[in-house]
Amino acid sequence: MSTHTAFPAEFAAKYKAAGYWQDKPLTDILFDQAAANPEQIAIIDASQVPAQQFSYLQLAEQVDKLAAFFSQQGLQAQDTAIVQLPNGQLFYTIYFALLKIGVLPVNALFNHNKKELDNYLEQLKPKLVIYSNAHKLFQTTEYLDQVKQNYQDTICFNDQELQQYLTQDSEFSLAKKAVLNPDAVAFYQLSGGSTGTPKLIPRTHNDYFYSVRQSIEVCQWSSATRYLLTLPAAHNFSLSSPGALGVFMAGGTLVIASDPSPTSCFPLIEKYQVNWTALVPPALLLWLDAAKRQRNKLANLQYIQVGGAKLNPNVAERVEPELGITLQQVFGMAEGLVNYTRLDDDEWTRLNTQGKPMSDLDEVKIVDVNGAEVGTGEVGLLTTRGPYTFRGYYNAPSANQQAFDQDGFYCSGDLVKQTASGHLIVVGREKEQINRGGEKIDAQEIENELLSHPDVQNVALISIDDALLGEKSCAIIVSRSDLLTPVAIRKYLRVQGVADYKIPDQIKFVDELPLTAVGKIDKRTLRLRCL
Ligand code: AMP
Ligand code: DBH
Repeated sequence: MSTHTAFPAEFAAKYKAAGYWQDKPLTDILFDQAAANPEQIAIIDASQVPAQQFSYLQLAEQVDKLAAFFSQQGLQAQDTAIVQLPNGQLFYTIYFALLKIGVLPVNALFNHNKKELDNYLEQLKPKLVIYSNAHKLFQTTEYLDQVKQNYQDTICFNDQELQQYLTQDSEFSLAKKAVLNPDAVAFYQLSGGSTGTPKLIPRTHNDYFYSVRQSIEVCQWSSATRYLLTLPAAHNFSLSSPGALGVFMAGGTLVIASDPSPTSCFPLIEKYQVNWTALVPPALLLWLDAAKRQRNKLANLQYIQVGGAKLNPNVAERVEPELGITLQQVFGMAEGLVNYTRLDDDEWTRLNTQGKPMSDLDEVKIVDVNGAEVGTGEVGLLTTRGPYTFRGYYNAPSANQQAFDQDGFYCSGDLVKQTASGHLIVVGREKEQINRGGEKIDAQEIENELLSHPDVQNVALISIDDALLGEKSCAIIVSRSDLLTPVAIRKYLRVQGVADYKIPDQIKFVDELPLTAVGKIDKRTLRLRCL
């Protein structure tokens, strides 16, 4: 059985004929730049104290050295890896090193915990795990020992070991570059999920390379681009829209902040003349607040991208007057389709829409519940197909049946309407997901977890409005015991190893849950009751 669904041949041929797929491996992003502009600064890693700089040549040398090391350890093309690292230069060195020898990584988010890692381990059975002792899960050896016990062929390294190896002055011979098939999967991206089980998104060299190339075209990036990384490095937004890979492709400079707070970011923007950055809406609110006192520090910043969750138009309206920076809205998904407002869009469009598809070969169909297309300006479900939208989750035939229509359009679960100019406005979502300030929570996943508690008879996880995060989660529980408390519920989830951001913000107990006519839990009614 094939573990992933490839692009159909006629579509691959079309994308190649258009010159959109150029049959280049993702590693060329870095190595082309190292050849053309070796001395240019690729990364200023200000997550380290003191900050560390790497030229394109230095970065490429580190990648080669690490690729050689991984090869010596017996890693080979088509092996898989799970990597979980905090933001920093090492994330990119490892990413390119693995790609160079044809190993397929999945980059777990740093705030993922035991539950998530267990799932990725189970799905991929990787040859390699790279972890960080800075993560609470790895502060004792308990979890690592368990991984080593359960996966005896898996090699495990922590970030410090690899960093130390890179700083040693050792000789190495270049790793044999894997012959990379550009149509093949390069790595797995993570889905926010909505069906109860985390799913992996295969991204090919050709499709991802194109998404980065088209992104830098839309954003007009060049070697003068100095982009501040504030979001998790593994996030599709900050990796490819245009993100860090966009910086490398354009030959610009990536400045890495340790977190998105104004306290960390504003001094870096000033010191390193940062001119672009990307934020999720809650971080933008903090920036707007801090700029009341420190706007002068942002003088170099020209564009600020906001995406990952819906930006309230009232907040959008404040960006340009209060920060003196042009806003770009970005509505994307790790599965593919990315929409950008264009730099020269009129003000209404920049403030009120989430952008339009970046490629003229993106096909967008907005449909009603029966799959019929709705008219311009009418709300419907966003479905899409195109040169960088995946064709199937890894090893998930039944989920794939649900997620795609018969023509291969991916059903995103977002409710949108399209303006006459082709821009999309996100008005809600149909999928069972909570978007907690850009962090996606699969409602079913947490409901299943809660149902495994002996005292929980039934549960619904719903979103509630929140001034800072946009949405928070609320678990509504029918309990079998009068003694069950919110504290006990939270503790239970923590012990299960659920990531902190997925722990319900609110917990309420009820005698019974309302049902719809077909007997499903009526979340709409529950949401109204929680207002
Ligand atoms: P993920 O599956 O984790 O990659 O998350 C993608 C989802 O995030 C989209 O399908 C949307 O629901 C949501 N999203 C991303 N960007 C925006 C945005 N600018 N406005 C509203 N929702 C967004
Ligand atoms: O939320 C996302 O997943 C997202 C947002 C903006 C994304 O994947 C992207 C841009 O590429």
